[in-house]
Amino acid sequence: MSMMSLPSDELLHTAIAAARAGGRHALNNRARRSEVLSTADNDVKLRLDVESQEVATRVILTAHPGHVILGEESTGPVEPVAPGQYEWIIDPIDGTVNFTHGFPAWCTSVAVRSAGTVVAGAIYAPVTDELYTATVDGPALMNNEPLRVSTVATLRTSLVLTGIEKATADRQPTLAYFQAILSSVQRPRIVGSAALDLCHVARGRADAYFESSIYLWDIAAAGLILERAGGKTEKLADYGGNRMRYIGTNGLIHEAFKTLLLGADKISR
Ligand code: LIP
Repeated sequence: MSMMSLPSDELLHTAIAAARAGGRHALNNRARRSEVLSTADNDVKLRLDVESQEVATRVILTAHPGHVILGEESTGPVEPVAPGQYEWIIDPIDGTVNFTHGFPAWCTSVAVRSAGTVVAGAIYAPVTDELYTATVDGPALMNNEPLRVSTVATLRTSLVLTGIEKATADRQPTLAYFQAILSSVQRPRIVGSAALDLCHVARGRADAYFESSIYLWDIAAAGLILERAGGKTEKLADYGGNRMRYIGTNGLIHEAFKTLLLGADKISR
């Protein structure tokens, strides 16, 4: 079904409402964080992951009936997206493992894309009540204050956020990347939420982010927020199935960071 093009502000309004609703549902029901649906390979899937996605989806489809939903918790075949159709990308709880432990670094991420381009995105971190937003033609904001990346210009003076592959069998290459990062930057940190990591880079509190294996729903909204805050993002590899190797930086250290990772990539093979 082809659709009329909608203003990015209108889409952002819905993304914000959906991210807030999904995030609040998880926060308000945190006493039920031990209701596990499945566990695998150092990973956990909660009933609240599924419920929060349903809550966010209801908000989106009430405002925009007929739009396509792609979420971390989506089951079954994903509908093909027709030209001109909007696709909403939801991560109901990015940082589920943190959430299960009561560690505050988790958030709800909602992005909307059209013709392959993310046009609006909202990330809500309920514990700290922080709302990060951007549109493709507007500024990046945190609770309505403009975001700007750092001016750190060397790897040696950079704070770098990264993550470790969930599947234990795939950890060797990730550790080779970690080793390279550790030996070249001021300090690496692992927080456990890619969406928040990218927002920290957008906010200038960190200078780069990298994960060797991350999903579209983790980075869709946050990637746009970082770009609109003056940073740069890049998919370094596409594994299919919405999984990729991805970096986001303040722009100034982008090429140096990428060169470092490409060198580590050779070591890890
Ligand atoms: C996490 C991702 C997060 C990433 C972490 C970890 P969880 O999984 O969602 O974005 O940075 O490395 O993989 O805790 O949400 O299952």
